[in-house]
Amino acid sequence: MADQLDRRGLLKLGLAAGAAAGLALPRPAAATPSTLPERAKGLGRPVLDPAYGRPSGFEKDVVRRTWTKGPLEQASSMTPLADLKGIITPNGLHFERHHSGIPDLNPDTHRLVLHGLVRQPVVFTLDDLLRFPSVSRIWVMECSGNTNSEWAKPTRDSVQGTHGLISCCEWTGVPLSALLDEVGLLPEAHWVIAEGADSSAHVRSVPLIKALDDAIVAYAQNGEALRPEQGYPIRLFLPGFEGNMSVKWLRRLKVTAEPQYAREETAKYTDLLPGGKARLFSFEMDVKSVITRPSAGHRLLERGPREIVGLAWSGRGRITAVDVSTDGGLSWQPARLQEPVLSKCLTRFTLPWTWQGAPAILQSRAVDETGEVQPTRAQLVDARGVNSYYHYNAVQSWKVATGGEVSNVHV
Ligand SMILES: Nc1nc2c(c(=O)[nH]1)N[C@H]1C(S)=C(S)[C@@H](COP(=O)(O)O)O[C@H]1N2
Ligand SMILES: [Mo]
Repeated sequence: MADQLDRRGLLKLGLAAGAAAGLALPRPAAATPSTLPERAKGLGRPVLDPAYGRPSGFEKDVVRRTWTKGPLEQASSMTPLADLKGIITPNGLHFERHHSGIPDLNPDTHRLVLHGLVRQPVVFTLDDLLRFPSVSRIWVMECSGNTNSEWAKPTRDSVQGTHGLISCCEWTGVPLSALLDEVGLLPEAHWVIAEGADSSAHVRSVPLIKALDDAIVAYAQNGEALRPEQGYPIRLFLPGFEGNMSVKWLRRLKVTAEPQYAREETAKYTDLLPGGKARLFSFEMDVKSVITRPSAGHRLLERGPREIVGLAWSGRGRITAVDVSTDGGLSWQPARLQEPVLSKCLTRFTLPWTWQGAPAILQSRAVDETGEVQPTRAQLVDARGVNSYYHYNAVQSWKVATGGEVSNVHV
């Protein structure tokens, strides 16, 4: 009786044997288990080998990669988006962007100075920061240079190369508002200047309104201490803002009345518009999405049903919808959003698709809770011209050829 009920439940979900026939999988005559490899018959490796775990050797190609030319101390490395599942980026695969390499900081001697337009300046040790009430949030971080290769031509041959300057972790730290509360703000305070301890003396001006909203001084990612590449022992984390502002190896926060107009917010990280004016302080990352499977570099080996999967995000809040097109934008279908759907976080979307062997152009288009719709390439270029380097968020197109090869195209 219980069996029957279970079977009926399964049938309703479309998971029973009959329903699986839809995938047209090869069916052997008898269900024989595969033979064990010789090495699996003896003892396996013992515990603590290694004491800090790492992926199976068979996953050796799932690694960060760089497309940067020149010295690797001022390079970026990109997350292998096509091979990741869910929304969390494992720490060892978080993208990296350093302007002058990774400093080796000792948490026992590292200090954070908070001064400027405050009643009582403070020098915090890491232990001091750990005494404050902590928060943990799953947030995405995107470098505003992500996808900049696509302004001109579809040059990169993988989603790692086009969109891999984005990662999503659970970040833990102290709300910056708690630290500002501790030192006491003076009435003229409007900005917080953040400075890193690397030799580039990376500096960005943060509006006080953001500092008091959801900014944190983070000391952990995905449950463990920050990785050196991510700013060990502490970094600023500004959810939804361009990655450049989340200053790593944070050593100083100075409260001021005016922004600093530092190199990273004047010579760089501005967007030249067609009329000759430039956008300054383009903090928020616009709504964006990309199909990660299938994507450029893949080859579809089988015709028939499969799933299109991808990622969507917005620096302004939650994703409310993602539409997917398989005909280059002529028609669109709503994708399913996988739970959880969180604010300023990656959202995974899926759509069942049957590939019959005909050429196809796959696209995704995201909408966020402010109503902002991801633009087509033509709409983005229309609004911003082609002089910009940062903040490219247009719809991405992947072409599936008759032979199943997937490539990067502009339509
Ligand atoms: N101190 C410091 N902070 C920094 C940088 C840097 O070079 N030095 N790079 C910035 C840039 S451009 C980005 S996109 C993010 C990248 O963070 P990640 O390396 O943890 O991915 O850190 C930002 N914070
Ligand atoms: Mo960046």
